[in-house]
Amino acid sequence: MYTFPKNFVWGAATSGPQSEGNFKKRHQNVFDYWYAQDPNEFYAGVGPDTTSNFYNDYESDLKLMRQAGIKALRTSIQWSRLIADFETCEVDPEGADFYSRVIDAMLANGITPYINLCHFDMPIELQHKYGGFESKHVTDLFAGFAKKCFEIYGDRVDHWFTFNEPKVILDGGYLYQFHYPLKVDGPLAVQVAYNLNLASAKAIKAFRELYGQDEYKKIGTILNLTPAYPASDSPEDRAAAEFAELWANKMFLEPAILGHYPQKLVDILTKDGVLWEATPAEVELLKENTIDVLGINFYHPFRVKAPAVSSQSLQPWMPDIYFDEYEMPGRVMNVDKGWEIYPKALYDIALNIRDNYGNIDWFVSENGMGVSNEERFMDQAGMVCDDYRIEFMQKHLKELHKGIQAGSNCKGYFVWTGIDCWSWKNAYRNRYGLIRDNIHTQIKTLKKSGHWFNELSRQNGFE
Ligand code: BGP
Repeated sequence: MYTFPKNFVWGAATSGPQSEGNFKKRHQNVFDYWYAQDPNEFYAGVGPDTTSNFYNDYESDLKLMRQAGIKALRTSIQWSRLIADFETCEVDPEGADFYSRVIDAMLANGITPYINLCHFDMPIELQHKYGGFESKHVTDLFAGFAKKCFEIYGDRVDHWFTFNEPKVILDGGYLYQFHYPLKVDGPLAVQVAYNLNLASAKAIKAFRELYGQDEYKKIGTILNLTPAYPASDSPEDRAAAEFAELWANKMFLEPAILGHYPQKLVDILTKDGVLWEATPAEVELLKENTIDVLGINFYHPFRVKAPAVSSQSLQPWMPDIYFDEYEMPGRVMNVDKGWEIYPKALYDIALNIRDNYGNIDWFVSENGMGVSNEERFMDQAGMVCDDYRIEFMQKHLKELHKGIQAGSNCKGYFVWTGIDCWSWKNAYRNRYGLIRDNIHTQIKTLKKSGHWFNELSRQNGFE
């Protein structure tokens, strides 16, 4: 039996833009806008307008989640729904009321709210007017929005997060063109990363001004950690992995927990002439406003080797001058999603946090398996028999359990996701839910994994 510590939190994660649908929304975010401009860019032309209809179904959705043993739900407040005027932070009454009702319904169902403030969903107006997080002014606006959320919902919400996967904002929007604004600009990506760290620290400052060191109110951030493993022991491959680790993980992890960037990354970016612009006051702000708790999204490792191109050949600067991705022979793949399955990386993460980051409190804020066409696994009663998902979770939980036994302070496991939801460019192709959503009828039913998760949560472990 793998038993987890007392009070371990069994939860699920989703986000506002992926679950709510655009009903009665005052503003568009970058995804709403991009989809309206170019639906063909999206899988099967399915956009974020309806999703799994959480806006209308939240009461019954939360009841179903409860049946699946979900005791905490991480979702996000959409800036573009809550705020009417981004400069003054005047709220939209309908948006404010919606989130208030959702939080009340979570509490009524015994589901603890974990609220995140940005899940890639920059309001399009701020993207077009200021370049989104390219601009430091927007970091102030974000802190104002965060403060407003704390003020309105802080009486009922104890667990807050500034960002989900800030790294994806760079990768998608500024390097590899899979999210709006679809730019390819390495130096700008470096500045955006810095501004994201700054925005997070400013929001944390607003939080501390309201709550001080209140032992019940916690704030953190959510990072997708992808441990970088070298293809071989050669010095070149090891150097590639060292840079990949700095760029993919430590660039956000160290400012969030330690209050500063890793010096090695500063040195490399300085040598390359692409260091971000920072003021001494900002350096202080980052130092003073570190997180209480870390959410870690884990899906896959990062396998790297020395780059084939020489560092001079990529102009303008891109981080790829330091590493290439490597397809390890024999690796286990989730073929539908194209991600390697390597649960041991979760153990490595647990020990890394224990040994190098003061053993800070953390939790798995996302982990899950995306599979297409799950109808093929339905039994006669119409239940999706997703044994592959149960096995996926078990393998990861065994590694996590080992990490906790070794002393790592992991406080919970949040599966991605409770109910099948819309995903950025995948739309509904890869489903992750413990609960199936028939997107034509909006009828939602527990999958086999939902029943399994309920037992897991009830027993606080599994055999
Ligand atoms: C994470 C995001 C989620 C979710 C998940 C699954 O990176 O935080 O929002 O989408 O990945 O990935 P995808 O939906 O691309 O299959």
